[in-house]
Amino acid sequence: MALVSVEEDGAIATITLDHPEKRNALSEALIGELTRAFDRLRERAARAVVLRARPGARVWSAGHDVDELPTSPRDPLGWSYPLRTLVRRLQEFPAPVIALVEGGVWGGACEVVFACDLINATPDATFAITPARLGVPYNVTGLKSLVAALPVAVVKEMIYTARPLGVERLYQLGAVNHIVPGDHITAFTTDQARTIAANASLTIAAMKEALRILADAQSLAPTQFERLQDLRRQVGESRDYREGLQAFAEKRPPVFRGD
Ligand code: LCV
Repeated sequence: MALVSVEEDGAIATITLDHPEKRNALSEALIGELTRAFDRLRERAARAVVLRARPGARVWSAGHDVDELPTSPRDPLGWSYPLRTLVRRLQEFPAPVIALVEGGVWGGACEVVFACDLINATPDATFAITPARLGVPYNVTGLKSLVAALPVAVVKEMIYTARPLGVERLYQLGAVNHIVPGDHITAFTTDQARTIAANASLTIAAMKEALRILADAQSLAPTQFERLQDLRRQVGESRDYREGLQAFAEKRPPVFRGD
């Protein structure tokens, strides 16, 4: 069963997350289909890609497939893991990717949306950053993409509370490009994609990569990097992380003890 569907209309493509039974959880299988779709669209020189869930979705994506989060001391969000690979694929895709967001965006799915170039969302859209809900040692590039998109006080609120934030708040902060009613957002986004596809693709590709290089241009002393990694190792090896996963599996609130 395909977990993702792809429609092409000339130089524009629409990729739809299509696993509503599991709320489009970002499983290795779904991410695999997504990355292959982007690779194919790169070969076909697509000039704009819309990434969405089924029209009217209550949940855009429930984030990382929690059932696939490793419980061993392995880093659950390692550089070569599917979700990180997908985020880089989006950032490195030579044409603009427009996230068309309806419903709830959870956890790692927020990073996927923020890795897109533009975000159009319906008024019901919400965004939740959830590592503290599961006891997960969040990854450094994920944190960096959040503070690049939002004021650090808002990132702290989202991480510490793990509560969904309404799209209006993110729009006011400039993290979301447009809020568009559900009955118009597809036409609105298609029009945007057509405008982009009619512009100079080489210029757009070069500017997209230049903006990424400039955004990444941040020095980090090796000792700082090692401290960041050690902080994550401590969390990843904690009982709280295992409790977070266990509680999710048992569909009960987690009881975190701080160790
Ligand atoms: C596996 C799922 C999931 C799911 N994985 O429907 O950012 S980090 O660090 O936290 C990162 C590690 C991360 O992204 O972690 C995941 C963060 N995501 C969440 O915490 C959201 C978890 N899901 C939910 O809270 C609910 O499913 C929402 C509110 C998204 C939708 O609620 P709703 O009542 O509509 P269900 O909860 O009944 O989910 C339907 C089915 O999808 C599974 C869930 O276990 C259920 O499976 P069964 O039908 O087999 O019971 N599911 C949902 N999310 N992230 N599986």
